[in-house]
Amino acid sequence: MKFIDEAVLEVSAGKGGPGCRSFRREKFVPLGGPDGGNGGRGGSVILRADTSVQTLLDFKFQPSWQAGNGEGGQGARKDGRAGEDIVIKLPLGTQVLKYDNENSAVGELVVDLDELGKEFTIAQGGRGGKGNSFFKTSTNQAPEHAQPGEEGEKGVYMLSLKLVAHVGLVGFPNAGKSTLISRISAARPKIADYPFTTLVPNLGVVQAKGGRSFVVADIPGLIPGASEGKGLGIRFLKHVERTRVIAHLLDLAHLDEDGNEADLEQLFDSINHELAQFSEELAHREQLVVLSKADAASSPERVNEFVERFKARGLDVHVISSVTGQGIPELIEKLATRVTLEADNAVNAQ
Ligand SMILES: Nc1nc2c(ncn2[C@@H]2O[C@H](COP(=O)(O)OP(=O)(O)OP(=O)(O)O)[C@@H](O)[C@H]2O)c(=O)[nH]1
Ligand SMILES: [Mg+2]
Repeated sequence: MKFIDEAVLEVSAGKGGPGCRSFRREKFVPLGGPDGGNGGRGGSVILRADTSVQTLLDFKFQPSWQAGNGEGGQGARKDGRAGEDIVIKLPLGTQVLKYDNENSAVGELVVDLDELGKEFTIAQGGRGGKGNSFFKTSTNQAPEHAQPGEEGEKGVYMLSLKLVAHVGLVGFPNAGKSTLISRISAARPKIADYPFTTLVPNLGVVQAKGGRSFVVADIPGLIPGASEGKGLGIRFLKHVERTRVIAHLLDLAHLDEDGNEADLEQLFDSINHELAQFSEELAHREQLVVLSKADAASSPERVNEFVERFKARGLDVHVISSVTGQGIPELIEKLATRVTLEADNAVNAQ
């Protein structure tokens, strides 16, 4: 399925039904009073974060959504039926922003659907009009007046999906990010021996010991200059913005443009520079350095050299191989601890 993370949404709630103007006409009841019923309320448009949708693709085909109108009131004090609400299912992590259609300008955040099941009424249905029976008073026994129904709310919004995950996998193309997520979760993204295999983000749920689980996001690879549009750019970084920890993958078998073994510390810094271009906040997110493809490293000395160099900078370093499984259980354990520790801290801070 095509992954789309931005779309325009146009909503209109239903109009309230008109109130009825009517007088009781019955045999043997000469001066029947007013008996016009109220109009039904218009249906509302409700948004809900739901697991059954992963992308905003549907909104490319159907940007416009309309709830039902309320029915008119009737004689004999019969109220009109309310219009039907509609519930629009959106992927978890969808942010709804104001949108100026004519100037293609995105405005303030209206709601962030950052929890499953979270609901928000984006357009309230119009109130039904009161029928003339409502206006009967001691001084006005026969009101002629009945109200029209109110218009429903309308609006144009920009939907922007920002995935919700605990851990973000970041790194140069081909570093082994997708291979890692497929090794530690049920996610099965495409894996291949060329850069930019991953074109859209993938999510995977990782089960750790003790019944703990966390969500990992694998995103397209980053290269130096990505913030200026090189490669696939940096727009996908929005999908790791909400993560608590970034696992920064560096391929131990990575060769530079001249075919020599790359200086992974330099590469690490240049990728972090791109993160900083995206947002200062993301650049300061906690990172775990993950040296990948240990099985393909030219020598154990090379592995140790980088472990020591990153450690000397006070960074947490892990050596893994998604092929042999080396270091994988330890990495899962470390990530699970980080993620749950963070959650505990958040609870304690309240
Ligand atoms: N030897 C070895 N090869 C690996 C390992 N992990 C991944 N690979 C290989 O490296 C290549 C790239 O792997 P991917 O997982 O597609 O890399 P990626 O980081 O997702 O790449 P992009 O999606 O292009 O950013 C594939 O040919 C994998 O089979 C590993 O631990 N050892
Ligand atoms: Mg990939």
